[in-house]
Amino acid sequence: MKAGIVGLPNVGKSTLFNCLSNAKAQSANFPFCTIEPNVGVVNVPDPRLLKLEELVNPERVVPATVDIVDIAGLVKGASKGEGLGNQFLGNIRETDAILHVLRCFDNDNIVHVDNSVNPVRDKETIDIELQLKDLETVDKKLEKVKKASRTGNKDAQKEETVLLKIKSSLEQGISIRAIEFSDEDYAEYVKPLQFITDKPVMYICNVDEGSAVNGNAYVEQVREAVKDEKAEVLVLAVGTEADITELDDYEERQMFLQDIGLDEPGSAKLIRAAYKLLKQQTYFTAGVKEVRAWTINIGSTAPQAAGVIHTDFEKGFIRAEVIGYEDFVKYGSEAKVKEAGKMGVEGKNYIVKDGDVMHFLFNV
Ligand SMILES: Nc1nc2c(ncn2[C@@H]2O[C@H](COP(=O)(O)OP(=O)(O)OP(=O)(O)O)[C@@H](O)[C@H]2O)c(=O)[nH]1
Ligand SMILES: [Mg+2]
Repeated sequence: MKAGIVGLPNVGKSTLFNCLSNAKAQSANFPFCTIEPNVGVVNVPDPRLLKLEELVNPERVVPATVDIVDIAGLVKGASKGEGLGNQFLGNIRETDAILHVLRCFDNDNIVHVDNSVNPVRDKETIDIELQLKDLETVDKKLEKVKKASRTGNKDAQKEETVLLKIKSSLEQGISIRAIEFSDEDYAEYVKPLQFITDKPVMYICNVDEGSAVNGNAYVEQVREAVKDEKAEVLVLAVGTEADITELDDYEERQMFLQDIGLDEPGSAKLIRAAYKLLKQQTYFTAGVKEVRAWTINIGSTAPQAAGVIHTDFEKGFIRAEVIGYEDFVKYGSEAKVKEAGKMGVEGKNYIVKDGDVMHFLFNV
């Protein structure tokens, strides 16, 4: 599962990527600086992991990670191939969620491809390209389905109705994620087509340093424009975040953050939000050798969670010993939780909760 950073050229996508990842992407003040996508594996900051470390005192600690991809900027006409548009749209299609960066800062020295700062217009420019690409997909599919539908195939007729609804919505500038479908229709006809505008999205308003805490008028315009999308809007001073990342010293970084009124880097908030956007959650294993955060899809069963460690754990799953994170912290150790009778023994239908501390019993 990976989240892609998407937006117009020169709005700060690669600068943001560099704040998140150690894999350095080239960033410069000209449009289309990025061509090939940069892929980074980013640690998910999780205070619970620090707490478990304190309690267990293990040899090592391994955080959960999320994959972030820095993608080239899109411009008007991308869906028709403008600015290598088709290749870039292909890169976006391969991601599972979209982090849409919007320029919300004034600075005459930083080129804007459309010559003025207007994040709502920029968002629409990108949306239209993504929607046009999906329109292409739906038209292609419709062509095939229509033939079958004309011969009286009931299933094809149902599919045609759904596809026509998608087509007309896209033509009105409505993204697929905003269309209501029945669960069956969605699973059967929509999901398999991997539409770009069906991917979950989060908007990242790139603001000037002074607006890092409370945002600015541009951010308000964005909030208003997306209020019906149920999407998160995150305010981030990307340039400032980049300066903070440059500082090696932890104390220095904290002081810098305090100066601008933040208690943690905005990038930490963003990573956690991206993780959530990908519908991921964490469970822990807590042994003296290693305390580790593992990533699973929300709704995973205990055997599926075990399978993330090793496929044998899933195949040979017998049961899981489960301690809720809060209980682990309250009692302080696995032994004490057991003593208190608070350790659960769960079978293969158990749905793992976020923060569960787990131990698997299996045989192979
Ligand atoms: N003042 C200011 N400059 C920024 C900010 N974010 C990025 N920049 C500058 O804007 C320019 C473009 O940044 P990039 O991160 O390369 O932009 P991009 O979106 O990756 O651009 P493409 O790869 O060309 O699509 C660089 O010169 C950055 O230093 C910011 O928050 N404030
Ligand atoms: Mg770039």
